[in-house]
Amino acid sequence: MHVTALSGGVGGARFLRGLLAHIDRTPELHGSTVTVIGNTGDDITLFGLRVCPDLDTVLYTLGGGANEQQGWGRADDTYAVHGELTALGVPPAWFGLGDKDFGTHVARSLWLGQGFTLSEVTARLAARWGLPERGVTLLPMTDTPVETHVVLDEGEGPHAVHFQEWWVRLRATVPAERFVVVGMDRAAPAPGVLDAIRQADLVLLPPSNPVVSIGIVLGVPGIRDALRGTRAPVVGVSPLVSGRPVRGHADACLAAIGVESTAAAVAALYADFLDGWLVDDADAGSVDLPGVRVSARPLLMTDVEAAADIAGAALDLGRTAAVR
Ligand code: FO1
Repeated sequence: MHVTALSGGVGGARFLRGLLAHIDRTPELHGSTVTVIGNTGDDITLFGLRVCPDLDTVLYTLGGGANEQQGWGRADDTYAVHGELTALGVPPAWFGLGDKDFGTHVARSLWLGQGFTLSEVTARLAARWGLPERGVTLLPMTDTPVETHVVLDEGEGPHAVHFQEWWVRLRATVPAERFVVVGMDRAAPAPGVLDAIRQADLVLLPPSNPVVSIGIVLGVPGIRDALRGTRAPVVGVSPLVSGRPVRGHADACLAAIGVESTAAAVAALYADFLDGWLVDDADAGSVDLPGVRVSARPLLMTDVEAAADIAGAALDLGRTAAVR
């Protein structure tokens, strides 16, 4: 079975880990491939290095090297380099890059500087984390450098900050007026992205942030059309339970685009291509969207087994959802 999944953030990576666990424990799925289309709107250049948080979270989580408590960064990392940079007055102090994590960013920046594309660089990093042996391909949504910036309407009038500053330093507490993806006007889908959507047997939308993760991937020219046109069922997992994000600040992001924080409202954002929608039991019966088959079950990914069960339910929903 060829599965293609959009992904962003810690929730997306944890869902994908569950998907791989479900495939491993299901003999008839052995030999399946998973192509992940990763959000790159979170990318930021820090200390002269290119950092790709949503790609790295997938690499580390699927590769078994992620800091489990944080969900991002490396397990058992130290912060000597970042500490020294802060002592030297090199900003930002508020974005904690670990020493092992720096290895990823130095290698990526070196290879990008040598002219390799982000796709080529990501493939090298994925090999280091054993993803090809697991049948997993990680593609950036585009090879064009893009960055999500957040327009804040604070006292002295609107000004923009990088998404990471809004997300990490401000903890999304300052209302966002809108999101602007710098560079998206020049972006094209990375090689293999559109084919991965068109030729999939199933397309999955993990419980990633619908605005700043999934929403950004959908903004790459051609991707939304491919999702509308694919013969594969498209099944999503609600990132909200009873109106609250399971983690992160999806509610603040939805408010910024004038969308209510409900499983139904998020499904409506995907209505033009969605075939199936998995909601938590708390939201059962709350979604009524023409052409979308809805199923309810517990959606908290408390451990890998729970995530595997959710992934299995998404695959089941894909089998029964309207075939396009
Ligand atoms: N998130 C934080 O809340 N604080 C941090 O200091 C932080 C550092 C960091 C470093 C590398 C990396 O790949 C991710 C990091 N994140 C941090 C998480 C990051 O902001 C989010 O994972 C995504 O950008 C949004 O999903």
